[in-house]
Amino acid sequence: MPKIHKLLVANRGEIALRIMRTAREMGIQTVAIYSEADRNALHVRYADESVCVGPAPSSESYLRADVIIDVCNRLNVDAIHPGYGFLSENANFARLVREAGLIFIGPSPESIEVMGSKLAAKAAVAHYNIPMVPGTPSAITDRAEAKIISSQIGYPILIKASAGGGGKGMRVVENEVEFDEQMDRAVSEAQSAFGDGSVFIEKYVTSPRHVEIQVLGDQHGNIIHLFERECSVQRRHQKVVEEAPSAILTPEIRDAMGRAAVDVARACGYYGAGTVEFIVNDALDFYFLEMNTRLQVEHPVTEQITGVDLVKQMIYIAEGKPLTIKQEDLQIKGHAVEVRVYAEDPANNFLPDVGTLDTYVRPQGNGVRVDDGFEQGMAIPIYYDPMIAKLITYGDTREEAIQKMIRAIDEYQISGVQTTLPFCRFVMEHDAFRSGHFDTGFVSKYFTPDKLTPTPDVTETELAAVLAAYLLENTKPKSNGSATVTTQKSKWKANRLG
Ligand code: MV4
Repeated sequence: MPKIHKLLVANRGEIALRIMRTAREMGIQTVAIYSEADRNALHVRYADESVCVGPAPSSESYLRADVIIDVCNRLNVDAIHPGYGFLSENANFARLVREAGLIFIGPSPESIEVMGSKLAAKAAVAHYNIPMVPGTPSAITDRAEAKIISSQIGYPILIKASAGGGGKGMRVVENEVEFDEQMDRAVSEAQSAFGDGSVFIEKYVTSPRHVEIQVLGDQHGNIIHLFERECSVQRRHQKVVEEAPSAILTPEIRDAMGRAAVDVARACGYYGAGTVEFIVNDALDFYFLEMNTRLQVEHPVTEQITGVDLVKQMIYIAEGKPLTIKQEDLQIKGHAVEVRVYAEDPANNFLPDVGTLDTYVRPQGNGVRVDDGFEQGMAIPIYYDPMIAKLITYGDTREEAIQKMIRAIDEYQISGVQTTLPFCRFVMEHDAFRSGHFDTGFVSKYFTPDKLTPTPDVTETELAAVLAAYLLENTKPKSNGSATVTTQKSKWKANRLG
């Protein structure tokens, strides 16, 4: 069995650090790659060795498969972990890695390819009795026939691009009158975005919840699931809050979804870590949508409730070890919530607000995990995803995890850029979220910028007064007998403004 001694992480930011931490715990040497924009990044400093692979744009650095494989050969690297995004779901890259005699820490190129096509994925699982939304099983070639099927299914229907994913290339058709126009648009969008104009039709499930199942498969045919993550709180297909377990699943439905997810993985001979995505309607009927063949951003909530280090499992699997975790050994313990902290201004239509982290103080304490890749004083590069951190809290119950999240958000001190923290706080406080009764329409239904807890719009004079008072209080001699009361709130506020 091949043993991995040296691992290159073909990624940046929080996920590169996250992967290298586990590698280090396992006694594996780490190699970072970086672009010219990331010279001072934490993942570069953390790695045992690091190599600049090109200029800032991803296409000239983090996406340069040839350069990355070349680095591996030069540095005697055994394996590549692709993280998420970038080359992680690129079947050709996985193939090139394999052909270079290296280990790709992820599924086979064939699995990536099948699941990268929605239609191929549907075809692959066809014999496994997986619940799927009523629709066309193959690409639409005959419009008249497609219209007949659509009226049989019943409007509204969705036209989806086979090569699409994450909400890209979808069109809702409310009635037959709109059909041709939307079909034209869908096909031309799919053609220009993915170079593949194949589309198919599904019944449109209104107000669905997004529930996904984490799976792990080894190279010997063993596949297990690690329960679900609820990811319904999202904005324009960008997840904002994720949690595990879901507040609405019963043990029976969880079990059925878990078994369906394992079957989906089995259908494509899956090994590695993967995520099977379902939509769930208000009657708790669930339907398979697609499978993501990578480690996902929100994997930590699963780690918190199962105690399994998913990256460690991915490495063992890549080495060819059989899974040692049995399905019956796994149980959900406690509840975990994750919020994504973006350098975006929630008061201004979530406009990216890149800049320098003038103040950056992480929350700490029991049940708080921060996965990030920045330190105070660092600039957030404009070239990549503006996610600053993932803030994860863990408690015995959902309520406890939420209360911890509110506490942690209030402790987090970031200045220099606007962040989505106030928006995340709004979600945590919202009755619909707290009750567990929400769907993918949560943000558009409930959020407007005026719902953000007003951070006082302080003028410079007021700010000076607050600071003066703060400094006076804190530089007073302690022994004058009279107690000085500084409230926690005012302390944090002074910090935040400074
Ligand atoms: C759907 C759907 C309703 N009906 N399919 C969006 C992302 C992609 N993975 C699938 N998506 C959807 N597919 C049918 N037949 C609604 C969505 C959808 C959605 C799904 C998960 C999370 C957020 C979403 C937001 C809008 C639409």
